Amino acid sequence: MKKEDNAHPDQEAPSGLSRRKFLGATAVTGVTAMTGLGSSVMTPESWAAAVKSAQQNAMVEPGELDEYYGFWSGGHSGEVRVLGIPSMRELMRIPVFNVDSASGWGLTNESKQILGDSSKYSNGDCHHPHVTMTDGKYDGKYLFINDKANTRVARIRLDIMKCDRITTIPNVQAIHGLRLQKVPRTKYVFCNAEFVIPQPNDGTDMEKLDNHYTMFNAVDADTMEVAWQVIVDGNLDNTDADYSGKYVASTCYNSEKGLLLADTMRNERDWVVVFNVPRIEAAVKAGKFKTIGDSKVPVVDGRHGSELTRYIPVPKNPHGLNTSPDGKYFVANGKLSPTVSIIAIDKLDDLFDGKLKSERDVIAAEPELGLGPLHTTFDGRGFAYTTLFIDSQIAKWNIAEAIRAYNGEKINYIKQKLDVQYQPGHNHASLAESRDADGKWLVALCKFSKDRFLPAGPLHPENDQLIDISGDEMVLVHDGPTYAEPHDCILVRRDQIRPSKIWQRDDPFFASAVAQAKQDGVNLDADNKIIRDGNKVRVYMTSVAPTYGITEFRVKQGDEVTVYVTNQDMVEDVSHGFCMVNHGVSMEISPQQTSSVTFVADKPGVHWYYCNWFCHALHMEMRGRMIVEKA
Ligand code: K7E
Ligand code: CUA
Ligand code: CA
Repeated sequence: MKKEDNAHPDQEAPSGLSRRKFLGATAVTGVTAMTGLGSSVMTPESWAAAVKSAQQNAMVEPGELDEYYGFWSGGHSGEVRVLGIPSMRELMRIPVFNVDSASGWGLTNESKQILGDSSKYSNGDCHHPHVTMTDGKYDGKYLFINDKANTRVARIRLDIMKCDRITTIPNVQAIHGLRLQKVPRTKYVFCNAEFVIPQPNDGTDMEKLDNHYTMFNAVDADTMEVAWQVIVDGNLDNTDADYSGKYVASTCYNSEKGLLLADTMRNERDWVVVFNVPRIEAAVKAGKFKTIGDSKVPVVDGRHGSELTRYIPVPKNPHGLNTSPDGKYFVANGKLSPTVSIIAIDKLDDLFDGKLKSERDVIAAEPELGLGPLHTTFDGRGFAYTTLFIDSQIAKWNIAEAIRAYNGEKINYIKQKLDVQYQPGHNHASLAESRDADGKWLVALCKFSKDRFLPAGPLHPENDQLIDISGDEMVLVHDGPTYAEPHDCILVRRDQIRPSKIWQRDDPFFASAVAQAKQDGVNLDADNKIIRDGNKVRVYMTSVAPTYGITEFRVKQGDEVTVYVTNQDMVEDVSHGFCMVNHGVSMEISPQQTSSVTFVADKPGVHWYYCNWFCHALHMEMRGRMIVEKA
């Protein structure tokens, strides 16, 4: 197939010269890769063989199951998406910070309870999905994700693939970088508040900048309470934890505390700030903290001179921060510098104990990789893969060789540069944030798709590209258009996730509904009953395909109606819905689940409700009527 025939005639690769046209059809899957450094051994024949083998690796026949789960952040769509890898098939969407018409997330009482005070917001901006770990390996229990838009952290239960807790982080604005403690287990969710604000931010003093700061936050993964906050100099971008449970590192691009763009680029070096978790815990325990405003969260001071932190200067406006799976290094990605800074974690004890002459003594190497390094991932075989935003490439490089080169040896540590389409932000290799990094697949999350897909209006999809990294050369095998806007993803082996296929009747997700029913003397598993309680009416009904247990109920205009539906079907996949026409009411009720929704019956007349989840040959007939009598 001649690929360029499909390209829009007006559009060319950003270099002006279309590499695809130049190199012909095979360029799409990789001849461009041969133009990378260090690929001199590849002949056209061996390259063709590598491409073929990569394509075979990526093949998942219809009906076959994938080897990996991929969890994608949905960016400012506010949701999380579940994909199968390597097929890149979208398996599920998990609404979190958004409102979802299908499942009723944001509409049902169960979801509103989880959203809590923040249910008034129907937007979110999530970037960093991370799966809980035990001993540095994914344990598949929870996934955590940030919300930059409304300063929240959410937890998703991976057994039911639903969000079960959301916490708003007090005293700060815009949670961006988020990572989990890896060892001995995920006790803390570490998250960075990006923007510097006055403290207290109550309008009393907004002019003098020396009372402006931001904080590094630790959320207790079990209780979802904020455990403590650490005041820092500068701002905070991305973060990652080590494999001892002791250190967490964050990038700062705004050491200048600049308010305008130009101000944030004034310093030649910003820094990586390293947090000493045991010292912070000890300070909190010893009562060496303050609180801010109404918040009870202990706040410790980690600014320059503190025993709790160290500031390591690194080149200009660093962005991504990634821990190598052997636990040896933090890698800070240069963004405005063509370099990444490799920090030797085994030197951090000395740094904290004042045994080093300079903070820079912990830098093991600072390899130059190309323009706009944003994020780095790892294959567990000693290679690192760094996205080059401006160059639109992934650079594959050898960590040990980069260190040798830093120490004076003449050695080319860059193994390959693969063109990606276009402008990658994160990249993520299979199991790369755990000790199990297996070097099979890499996803490059590209911010622009330009000419890669049929045009679908002025808003373009992003392009998440799947790359086989199991061989010596990276080979691109799949383009995946995605809606606004995955920043990051995480690839987890399928045996590490153990989803339920049916709800348990005692699931805490709908415990409030169960409690209310009990109080009303209703057996959710059998009864169809209407309880009047002043102007509150509770309608309890069962559902068994293709009928609701109640097909007609009467209320008075102005009544506040709560409908509880308990799906009695035991058959996997027979989900029902409940939609009250012209009331903005819709929800999912999967097998053995109870869901509830509350609305005001403000319109006298007859109102049909129906099942909106196709469940049976007689699904259209699964319906009933609410009769609202005039007040
Ligand atoms: Cu680089 Cu928010 Cu992780 Cu986007 S962040 S790219
Ligand atoms: Cu029940 Cu459709
Ligand atoms: Ca800066």
